[in-house]
Amino acid sequence: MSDSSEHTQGIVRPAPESFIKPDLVATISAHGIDDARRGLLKGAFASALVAMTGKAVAGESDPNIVNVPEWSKILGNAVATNPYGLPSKYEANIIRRQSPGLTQTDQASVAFTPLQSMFGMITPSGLHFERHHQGWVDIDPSRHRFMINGLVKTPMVFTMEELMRMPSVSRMHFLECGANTALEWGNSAVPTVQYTHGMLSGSEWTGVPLSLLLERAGIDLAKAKYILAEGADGSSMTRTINIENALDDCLVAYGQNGEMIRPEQGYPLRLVVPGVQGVSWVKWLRRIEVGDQPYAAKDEASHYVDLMPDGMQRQYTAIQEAKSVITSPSGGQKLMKQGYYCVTGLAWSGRGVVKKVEVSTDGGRNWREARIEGPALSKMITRFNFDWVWRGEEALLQSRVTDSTGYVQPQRTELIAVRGTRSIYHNNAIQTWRVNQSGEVENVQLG
Ligand SMILES: Nc1nc2c(c(=O)[nH]1)N[C@H]1C(S)=C(S)[C@@H](COP(=O)(O)O)O[C@H]1N2
Ligand SMILES: [Mo]
Repeated sequence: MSDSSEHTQGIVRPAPESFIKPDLVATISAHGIDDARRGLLKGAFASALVAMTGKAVAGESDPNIVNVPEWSKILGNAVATNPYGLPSKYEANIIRRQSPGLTQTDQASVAFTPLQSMFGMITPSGLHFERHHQGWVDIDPSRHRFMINGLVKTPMVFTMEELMRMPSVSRMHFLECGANTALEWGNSAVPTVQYTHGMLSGSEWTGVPLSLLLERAGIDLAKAKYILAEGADGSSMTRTINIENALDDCLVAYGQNGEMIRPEQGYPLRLVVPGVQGVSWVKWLRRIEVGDQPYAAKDEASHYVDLMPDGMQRQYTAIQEAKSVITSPSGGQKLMKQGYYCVTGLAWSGRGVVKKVEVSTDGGRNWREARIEGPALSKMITRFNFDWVWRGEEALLQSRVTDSTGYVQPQRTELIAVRGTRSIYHNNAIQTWRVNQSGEVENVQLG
């Protein structure tokens, strides 16, 4: 790498506007380039990078000397101007979005996480996707109660204060709705990764292990086979959960990313069921009943079932199988220049840890391993990065994850061979983004 680029302060990051396709607010950032400068890139990548940075630097004057901007000449804002901090006004497009026309009311609806603009593995709480069956509520924590009953020696009722005085743990886990990618079974229906995969978020959750609470209540381990979790909102959200899951790593959680859970995410209390589909993560959690058989609640008898090719409905699919997606470049974005791109994305598995992610730029004919940007935590989204030089050819970008059980994410044709195309839930097929010769990126399905 040449001296001039080595000694330039920072990376010249193209103005975000130059990457925005007006109808679909999507940006390609130049992140990953710092890694490249530290010598992680070799050969073609390094020279592509030098070309890119060198050119950009040559066209710029040092803004601190030649063209002093107004912000360098004023007294800035006072501390605590925003007592609760907000993103820059220049980031106003990075928001949760509803897929137009997807639902008939805004209360029984979804708002998707803008995955195309996220870095790392944590979803900021304000961008966590939302899925409510009957709107969200902001519950007075002093009036909220949590009850444990059923097959226990001593049914118990807890206040928030009592729960928050108990031993707590903090764990990072993904939350994915079972209906994530639901629209893509038959054809490529929606344009951006926000809508194809944005019912996925990752947070640090803090709370009391459910096993501890069940132990306190004196759970009858000889008889207990299932629990029922019940929410305090108007939706009567009730879910059956296996006792193995319940006693393993479930949390009765009040914390999210270091503060109290947001109202949209179930304030003041929600169930965290690592690796299991979102609907079981009951929000505004008010009761857990211990039982000896599945409860067949409304949302598990007629909804959240998988229609198989033979016409039978598969019930109680719980675990979110391994899945991955390239988040940038992704549908609706445009590559404005040829040269180096840090292809980036997310991989996750409801059964454990992401072991390997491979990327193909030719629709699955050839694969190369991506860099896992650790830590790779169990049942948590994991970031991957992949070096790519785009020379203006048409490309078909795919990612494929292998998890710690050895399971490999299926191609769409492989998944459909088993599942058919009439399902709604549990679509973990490999996603394809086509880059055309003008650099436009589009959601496509192969075969
Ligand atoms: N009480 C209650 N819990 C609920 C729901 C709900 O509507 N009411 N929606 C469920 C569904 S379908 C999903 S995918 C997740 C979404 O959680 P989030 O809104 O925090 O992303 O919460 C689940 N828990
Ligand atoms: Mo869901």
